[in-house]
Amino acid sequence: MTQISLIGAPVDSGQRRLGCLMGPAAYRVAGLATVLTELGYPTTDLGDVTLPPLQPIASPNPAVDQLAETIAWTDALSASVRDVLGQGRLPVIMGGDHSLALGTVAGAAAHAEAAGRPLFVLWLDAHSDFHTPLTTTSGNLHGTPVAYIAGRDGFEQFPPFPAVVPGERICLFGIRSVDAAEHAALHETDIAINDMRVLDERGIVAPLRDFLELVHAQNGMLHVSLDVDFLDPSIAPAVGTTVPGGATFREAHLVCELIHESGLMTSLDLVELNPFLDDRGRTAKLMVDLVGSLMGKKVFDRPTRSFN
Ligand code: HAR
Ligand code: MN
Ligand code: MN
Ligand code: MN
Repeated sequence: MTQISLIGAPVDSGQRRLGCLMGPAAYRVAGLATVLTELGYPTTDLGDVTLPPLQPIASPNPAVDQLAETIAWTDALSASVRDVLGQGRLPVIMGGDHSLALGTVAGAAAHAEAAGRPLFVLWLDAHSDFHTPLTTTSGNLHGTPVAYIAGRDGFEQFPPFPAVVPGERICLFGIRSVDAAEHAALHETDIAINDMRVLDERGIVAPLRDFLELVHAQNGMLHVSLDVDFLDPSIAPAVGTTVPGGATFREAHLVCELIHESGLMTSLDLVELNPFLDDRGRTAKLMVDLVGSLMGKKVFDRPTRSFN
């Protein structure tokens, strides 16, 4: 049975609204470890990662906010995810805002490269997060991790990304808010863009299976980055950047169930939960339920889908 390590990542340097640092505590209160244990997974909570005191770092783009903190989180979380994967365990990162993925995916990429396997990234999000520190106008670095992972220029102050993930191994899923600079840059890539227009027309099953089949065919590792705002705000209000028209309750569970049935996921981020904005814990509880579906919780057993 897969062994799971929970990593608390109280990151809130990637945006300016306070509250994401309470995310790990909310996942603990909502019973994340218990759900995993009851599914039969030996689960260890490693506690929260912490940062040493930092000196400010200036950016060539004066809009950029909290650069030193975000770089320090990148270093710390990359090491922590790489370490957990090296132990043969599944890291589940309890965020924290999405800038934490600068580090978690770097750690997964370093591990995958050492293991001689390609890394794939499934980005479940309302946003494409494809800015660089040079193109962002908000200065919020949670809008940048996909660009870092894909090897875009502009991250010279960050640790070099260990093994750049080519666009054909990245899948954006559920997006509906893309800035002009991101849009233009995405056009130059092979990243799979399953925006809500595509999902409305094709449904979620076919595009997701297309990507999972690619991962399977190449014996890839799969990092899943689940942003709360992937979900429709009517079911998941506890996020700073709500965008209408997101995944429904049933669509979200089905996405998670299909990922589970593929047997391919090797690391998972839970990001952007802001418990201060929640409604009696419902968003935290929904995220925990979705992790349950990702890890195999179901009403009736179905055969694991084979991708042969
Ligand atoms: N594109 C916008 C910006 O860069 C909004 C980014 C919001 N990102 C997240 N994570 N909430 O997906 O400011
Ligand atoms: Mn995001
Ligand atoms: Mn988002
Ligand atoms: Mn276009």
